[in-house]
Amino acid sequence: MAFQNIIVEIRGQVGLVTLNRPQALNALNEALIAELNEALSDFESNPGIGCTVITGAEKAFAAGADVKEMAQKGYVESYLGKFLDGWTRIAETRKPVIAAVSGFCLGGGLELAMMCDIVIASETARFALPEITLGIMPGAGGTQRLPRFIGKAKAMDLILTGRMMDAAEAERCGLVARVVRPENLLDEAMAAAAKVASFSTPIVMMAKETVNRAQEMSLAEGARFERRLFLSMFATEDQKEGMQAFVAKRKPDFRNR
Ligand code: DAK
Repeated sequence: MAFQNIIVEIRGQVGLVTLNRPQALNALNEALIAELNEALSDFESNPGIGCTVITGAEKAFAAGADVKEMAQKGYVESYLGKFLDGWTRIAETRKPVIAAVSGFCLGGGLELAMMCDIVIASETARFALPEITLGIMPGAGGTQRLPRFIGKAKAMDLILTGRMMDAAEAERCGLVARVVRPENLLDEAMAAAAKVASFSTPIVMMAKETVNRAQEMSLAEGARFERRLFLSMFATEDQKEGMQAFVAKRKPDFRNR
């Protein structure tokens, strides 16, 4: 399918999606979300791809969901329609996704970034959940994910005031994994993604799944889940290969088996 709102590339073992509605600061309309879902599903089913990067433009990763599209929506239409569906699918991606964020990362843009597994930010990145200024609150997981990233105190501050946070503050409070110089953003994100993709895909997927369980389970349940998946790894060829390669002092050749 030809995409209108995103640019999709494959570079080595990494899938790259560039959000591409510059005229609207990459506001996330329904068409864009549908295209993003399709691209992520394609990458998910492509055995040659081990990791995805989602990026935007220098001025904006994404300035939120498309307010112009949302403005006239009614309750029943939204309830009966597919308003929520596409966003949920993104959070269910099983292979790792890295967000490379420059400029405005607001509202649904920040919610999208928080659905990714690693957020790498340019020094120019600005984060906010400004929904409150529009007479709504975050609706794509923001009220739930932000406190898990940065704690209740700061999440309340951001959600109730709608204020913007710069990249340094975002790194300090654990919203982003790394802050890099603007000119290095995509290279750093692609290098991190290539590194992830060089490992055994099923093992990487299990590691992602297990870390995500930490958000949802008690420590004891999570540790039991970890133990079960950890032990299952000893049934894979890649575990044998990884450890034999270490002993033989050579590079492992993971086959995703
Ligand atoms: N939606 C639509 N258009 C937008 C937009 C947005 N979120 N953000 C910017 N634009 C458009 C502007 O309208 C403008 O278009 P024209 O007027 O040229 O036609 C163009 O992008 C350039 O923007 P500005 O002229 O405003 O640029 P500035 O540099 O002056 O300001 C800004 C940049 C980012 C500070 C400003 O554009 C701004 O405040 N934008 C809105 C930010 C915002 O409020 N974002 C939160 C939106 S609410 C859900 C899923 C998601 C959501 C909810 C539910 N479900 C699954 C149920 C999410 C909700 C939201 O994100």
